[in-house]
Amino acid sequence: MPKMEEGSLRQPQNTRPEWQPEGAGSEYACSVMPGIPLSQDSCNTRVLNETKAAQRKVLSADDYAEGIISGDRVMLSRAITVIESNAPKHFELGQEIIQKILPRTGGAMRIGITGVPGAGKSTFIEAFGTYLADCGHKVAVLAVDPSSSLTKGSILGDKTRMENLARQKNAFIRPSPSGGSLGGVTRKSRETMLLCEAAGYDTILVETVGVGQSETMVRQMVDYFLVIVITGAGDELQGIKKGIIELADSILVNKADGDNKMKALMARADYEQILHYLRQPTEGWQTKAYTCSSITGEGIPEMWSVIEDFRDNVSKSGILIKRRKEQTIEWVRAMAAEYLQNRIARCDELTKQREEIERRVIEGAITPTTAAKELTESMEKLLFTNADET
Ligand SMILES: Nc1nc2c(ncn2[C@@H]2O[C@H](COP(=O)(O)OP(=O)(O)OP(=O)(O)O)[C@@H](O)[C@H]2O)c(=O)[nH]1
Ligand SMILES: [Mg+2]
Repeated sequence: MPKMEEGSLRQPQNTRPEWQPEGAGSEYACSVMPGIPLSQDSCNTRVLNETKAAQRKVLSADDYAEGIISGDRVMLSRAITVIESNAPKHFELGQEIIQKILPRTGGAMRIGITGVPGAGKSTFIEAFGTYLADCGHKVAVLAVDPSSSLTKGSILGDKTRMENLARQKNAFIRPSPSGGSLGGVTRKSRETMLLCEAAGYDTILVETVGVGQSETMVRQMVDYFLVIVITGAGDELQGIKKGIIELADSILVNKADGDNKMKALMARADYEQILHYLRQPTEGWQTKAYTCSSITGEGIPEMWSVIEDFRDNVSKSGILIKRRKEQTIEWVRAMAAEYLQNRIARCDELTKQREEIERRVIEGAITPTTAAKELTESMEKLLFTNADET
């Protein structure tokens, strides 16, 4: 790994992605892992040159929106960069772009893919995405990885596993905006998804690692959630949280090839058993287990058939529309709650009062309930009465 500049979040020059403007600072959340040739991100050198030329011009929200809607990949990449930026001026521009493209969104099948590290998510996406692109679909691959604040954008390392897909003209692969709060990552990922839809991508694949909270967050932004599992030694549920299985619209036992094929079929039967006892996440849809090999391609077309069935089913029943509405409302509420939390955290006066109240409750001078009441009153007074000063 190249050395980081001391005391600075800024990445070394050779880890700057080519879609990031020249001279950009730490407000950009992405970086390229060393060893990934730049040309892998764009289709070819022509696109790279166009990127550089386009970067010199300051674009308006209309320019971005028109470019995206016409299917211009460079404009799409640049708009995502705006969305991922932590700079306030980019935030406003980003929202303006989203507002303009909003009527063109919602047309894609949104698919979330999770699984423990090493389960084969990226390899599956490579095989599955290539299959879909060959069938004429336009596929966008996004990754959500809130845990990778140290490496900043770990899926870029994965692009070596998505070489075929990265070369497809019908495919667009974008690394995760990492670092920052889960809420920040959620917003960036959701808005990136909307941009991809406006650019005409009809299938969005969102990869997330099945640890922490990211799988719940991705479940909240997709229509269909696929949990990839592998056969383990002995206990097939090894390393898999029951909670994750309960989010799944399908379970896919990957690596069903060679010597492992029989074990994978047995694991599938085990999961089928378990699924009878678990809550199903989608009304009117029975979660089932399947097998596939992302290396041989066996089971990949069948997986797409299952997803098509799902889409038909939830579209007809109205569950899809209901789910998306609920997800949007939930998202707005979560963003508002996070906004409030941030304001509370930034208010020095409130921090002082909170510490004082906490000290008194620890000493037994006041009850926890009184403390909570006092703290709430302080918040209301400081945040809502003097709203402009906080
Ligand atoms: N035999 C076999 N190996 C596979 C298959 N799918 C993935 N692998 C291998 O499993 C390893 C992990 O695959 P990845 O696709 O990187 O797994 P991942 O789930 O994306 O891992 P993280 O991104 O680290 O969470 C790689 O060495 C793959 O070659 C498969 O279907 N069969
Ligand atoms: Mg991966």
